Amino acid sequence: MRKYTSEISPNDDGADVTLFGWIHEIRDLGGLIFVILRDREGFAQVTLPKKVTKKEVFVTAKKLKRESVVRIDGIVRAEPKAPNGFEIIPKYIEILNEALTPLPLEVTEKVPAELDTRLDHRFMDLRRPKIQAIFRIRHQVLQSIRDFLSSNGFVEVNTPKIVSTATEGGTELFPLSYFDKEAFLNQSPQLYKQVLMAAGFERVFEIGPIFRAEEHDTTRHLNEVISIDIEMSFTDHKGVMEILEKLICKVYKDVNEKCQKYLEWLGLALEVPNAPFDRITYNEALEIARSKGERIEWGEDLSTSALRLIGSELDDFYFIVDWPTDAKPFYAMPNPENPKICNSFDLMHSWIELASGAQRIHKYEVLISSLKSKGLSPDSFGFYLEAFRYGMPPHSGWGLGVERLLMAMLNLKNIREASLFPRDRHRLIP
Ligand code: AMO
Repeated sequence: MRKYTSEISPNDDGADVTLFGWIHEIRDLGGLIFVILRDREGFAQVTLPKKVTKKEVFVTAKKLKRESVVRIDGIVRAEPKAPNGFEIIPKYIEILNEALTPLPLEVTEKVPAELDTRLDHRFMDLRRPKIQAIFRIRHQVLQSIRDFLSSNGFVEVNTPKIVSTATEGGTELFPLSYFDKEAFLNQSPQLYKQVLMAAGFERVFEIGPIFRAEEHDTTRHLNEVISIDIEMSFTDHKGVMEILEKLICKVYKDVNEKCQKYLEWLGLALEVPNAPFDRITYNEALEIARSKGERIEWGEDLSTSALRLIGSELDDFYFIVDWPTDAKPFYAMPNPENPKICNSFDLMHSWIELASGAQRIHKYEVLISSLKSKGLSPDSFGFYLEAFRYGMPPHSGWGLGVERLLMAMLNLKNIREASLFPRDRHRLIP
C-alpha cells in the first residue's frame, strides 16, 4: 500500500509498503547500503544488506544518486536503531527520474548556503524540511483566517489588481500599459472594499496580492505581498481592532494545535497570545522613543529605530492608536474632538508593523476635502466617490500582510523566507 513515511511506525512490522520520494542520503558500506528516503512528510531508512537483498535491487541501489526520485516497495521492520524506530527492507527500487550532479544546492542541513543562492534555486531549497515547514504553516494560517472570517459573517471577495489610481500615499505604483491607457498594479484593495460597503455586503474580506514599488531593500519589505483585507460596516476602528486581535489569537492557537510537527521541524515552541492586546497612543509611543534618546517630531511617521525602542518596552503584540491625521492616508476618519489625530491604528509585533487600519471617512464632502488636503485630485477617484453619494454606511477595516505575520510567528529574520518566490528590488527570477 502507498504510504507517506509519517504513516509508518514500528507497529507495522512485517507490512508491505510502497513509498515515493527523493534520495536524501546514501551510505554505502560495501556489503551494506543505507539509503535515507525523504518524502513531503519526513524520512525513512531503507536498509540493503547485500546477502539478503535481491541482486537487481542491490545493483539499482548501488547506482542511486542523491535527490533522484524513486519508488521503493518493501517490508517494514521494527528497528530501534533506525530513525523513528523502523526501516524498510526493499523488494523493488525504481529510479523514476535521476538527479544530475553536482547539485545546485545541498538539501541536507550540513552545508549552509546564502539566502540569495537558496532563492536562486528555490525548488531545491524548498525540499528542506525546515523550509517546507514554513509553507505548510502558511497554509494553516490562511485556512484559519478563512475559517475565522467566514464564521464571523465575512464574505470573501476578489477585486481588480489592474487599476487606474493609487490608494496609499507614500508608496510608488508599478505602471503597466493597458491597451491605449495607463494602468497600475494595485497597492491595496482599499477603494474597492470600501465601495463594497456601499453595495451592502457589510462584511467582506479579500486575500490577494498587493504591489508596492518600494525602492528600499530591507528585511521586512517585499514588492509583492499577500494581504488579508477586511472591511466592515456599522462599526468604528475599535470594532475592527477586536476582530483583528481575536483573529491573531485564533491563528496562533490553530497553528499550535495542528502544526506541531512543522513547528518541531523549525525548532520552535509557539506562545499563543491572549486578547485584548495593549493599546498605546501615538503620543505615548513618541514619549517612549524620546525618553530613550530618539529625536522625533510630533506628526512624523515612527522610524525603525524609534519602533525598536518602543517595541522593547511592550508585549509582543500591541496596537498604536490615535495617529496624526497627516501621517495617515486620506480615507482615515479624523477624530471629531481633535481632527489633528485620526481613528487609525497599527498592529505591531515587537518593532514590526503587521497590520494597519482605520475607521473611514464616510461623508462625501469630508472625503473631498481630505483628498484635496493631501494634494490628490477628486477627479481621479470618480467611481469611488460616487459610492459615497447614494447611501454609504459608516465603516472601518484593516490590511494584514501574510508574510509579516509569518515572520513574527516563526521568528524569521528576513521576510523573503515567508514567500515562495519573493519579489524584491533585485529579484524578478525565479
Ligand atoms: P498598509 O499600507 O499599512 O495599509 O499595508 C497593510 C499591511 O500590508 C503589509 N505590507 C507589506 N509587507 C511587506 N512589504 C511591503 N512592502 C508591505 N506593504 C504593506 C504590512 C502592512 O501592515 N489600505 C491599508 C489597509 C487598511 O487600512 O485597510 C493599507 O494598505 O503588513
